[in-house]
Amino acid sequence: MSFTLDSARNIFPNTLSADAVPALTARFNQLSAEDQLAWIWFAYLEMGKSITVAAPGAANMQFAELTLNEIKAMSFQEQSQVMCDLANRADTPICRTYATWTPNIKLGFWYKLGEWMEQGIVAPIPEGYKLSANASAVLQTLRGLDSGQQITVLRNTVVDMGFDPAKMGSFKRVSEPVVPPTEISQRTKVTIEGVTSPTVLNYMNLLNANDFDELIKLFAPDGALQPPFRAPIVGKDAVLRFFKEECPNLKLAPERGVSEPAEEGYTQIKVTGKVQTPWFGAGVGMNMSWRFLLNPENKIFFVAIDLLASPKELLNLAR
Ligand code: 45D
Repeated sequence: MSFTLDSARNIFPNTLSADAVPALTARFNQLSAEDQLAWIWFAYLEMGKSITVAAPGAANMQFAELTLNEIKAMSFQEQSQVMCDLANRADTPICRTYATWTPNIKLGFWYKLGEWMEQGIVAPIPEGYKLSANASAVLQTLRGLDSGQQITVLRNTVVDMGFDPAKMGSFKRVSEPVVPPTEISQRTKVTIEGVTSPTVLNYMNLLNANDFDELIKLFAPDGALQPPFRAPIVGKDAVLRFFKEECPNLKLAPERGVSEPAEEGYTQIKVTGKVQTPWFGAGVGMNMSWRFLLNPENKIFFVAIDLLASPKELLNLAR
């Protein structure tokens, strides 16, 4: 029996991912649009006390600029309406534009709006706004998560806003220019206790160097990558596009792992360690695992990246 995408997804089934994130995201999505906006505002303010966005330059604002200027010119009431429309995933021109953006552009857009709300340029959350009991409970749960999980929830809320791209028919995706790879002399090399697989080490080093064209060569033609809480992305073209659109300037710091033969000449390798996003830099180290399934040619047939339930999971290398 050879591996299929579905069977590959089940390697290292003991891996405990942070279920609290999708659970909380689902509860968030039940809130009214007003509550959602206020909730994010309060969450963002509160998180800002312990962790701050490190790199406002993480996004290239020019792609959202037209929309931002349009919003800037509106009355407070119109601005509030736009923000509610985004939360409601309404069918409006701005919600459709938003849907064409990569997550990074969406984050940059809200980052700017947040700044403008603070400065009084964009309609603030009404003073004294009281969250519903439900929203308060959702906020309370967020407080109990580790910072890596908190920023993932926040990212989810932003990425899910706007008109549903699935309902848009064909459209042109808007993404930032691909970042150039780090110069060879400036590259770093990871070491992973217990893992010597050149494919896995190169994966980490090439991703850290933003060298996506070399990175994709490590994949089998029908290879797949499963990001945290998402369906697998299948095939080299789609995976390469994902790398270019969503993976620049990540910092992968794998720590340890285990490698063992699987059926039919395949190899399964689990690695755990930390990942930093350019948005929060060293301020937030997310506890992650990578579950690789290499084919007999040592190409990546499948890799799942999971956000771990707790730091304890960093030591869980059991099959
Ligand atoms: O609505 O090996 C206001 C892969 C209020 C690739 C606001 C990976 C109103 C392969 C405050 C204005 C990618 C899978 C909103 C590895 C309102 C691979 C604003 C993993 C919305 C390792 C809110 C990468 C704002 C990972 C500004 C795990 C919110 C990357 C900003 C994870 C939130 C990255 C930000 C994460 C969140 C980034 C900036 C979780 C960023 C999160």
